[in-house]
Amino acid sequence: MNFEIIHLKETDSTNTYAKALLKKGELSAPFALVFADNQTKGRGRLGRNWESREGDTLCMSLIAPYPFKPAITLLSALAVYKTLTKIYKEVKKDLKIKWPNDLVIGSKKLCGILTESTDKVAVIGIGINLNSTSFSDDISHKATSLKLLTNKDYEAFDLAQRLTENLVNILKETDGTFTDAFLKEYTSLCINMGREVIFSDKSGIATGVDKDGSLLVKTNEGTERISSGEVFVSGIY
Ligand code: BTX
Repeated sequence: MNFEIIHLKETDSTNTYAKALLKKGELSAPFALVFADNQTKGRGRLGRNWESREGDTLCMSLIAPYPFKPAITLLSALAVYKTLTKIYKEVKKDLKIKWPNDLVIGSKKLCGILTESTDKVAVIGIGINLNSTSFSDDISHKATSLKLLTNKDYEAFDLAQRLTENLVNILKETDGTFTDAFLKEYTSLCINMGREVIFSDKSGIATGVDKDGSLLVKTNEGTERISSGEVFVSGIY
């Protein structure tokens, strides 16, 4: 393995734990996987909550030696896609990426990614619904799991290690920026493309993704580049 592994029984948030580890400076490798069997206070973007249950949800964070680069989150989504579709070929026809950080099946969310960066290090938090068959009322209309798709059971720790291996390789190969090939692949899987999207108080048609990871949207006023914030896709949660 080309990374250190920290396997926790339980923590509030693997991202919070990873950031505390970085502060202490006790890591022995530039890449480290922080994995938790159970996460009690998972975080999403913009202060939102990430729901998980022991045995049902993969909760992990990868510590990686890169300063803030927007493409890292998108490359991570691609690494999740590549790992899941390589190991579980039957999910390939249903799995898509929703810009920038979600993996979706149909109109529902399977995986979320929260990247938090310092000027030197990125903490890439990944949550994947594996074996969940129900969710809280708040998200039951918009969440799904691999088990709901395939009726099979999944093992989180093994998957986390394989995903980390792929993600570390992609980050090393690209240095955390988009190559033409990865950009092409991301765009071909991105469910936003060609659909109406709503952002801030505007709407338009998503036409592409830029090399820096921005979403390109054609509006009445011209093409806008969206680099952050919430983008709603018509027909999807
Ligand atoms: P996000 O802000 O894009 O999505 C969060 C939103 O997704 C929530 O407000 C809720 O509506 C919905 N949601 C919450 N839990 C789930 C779920 N299990 N399945 C589907 N939808 C859900 C996405 O943020 C980033 C999530 C990263 C989670 C990982 S887990 C390991 C690491 N540690 C940590 O604290 N966060 C990351």
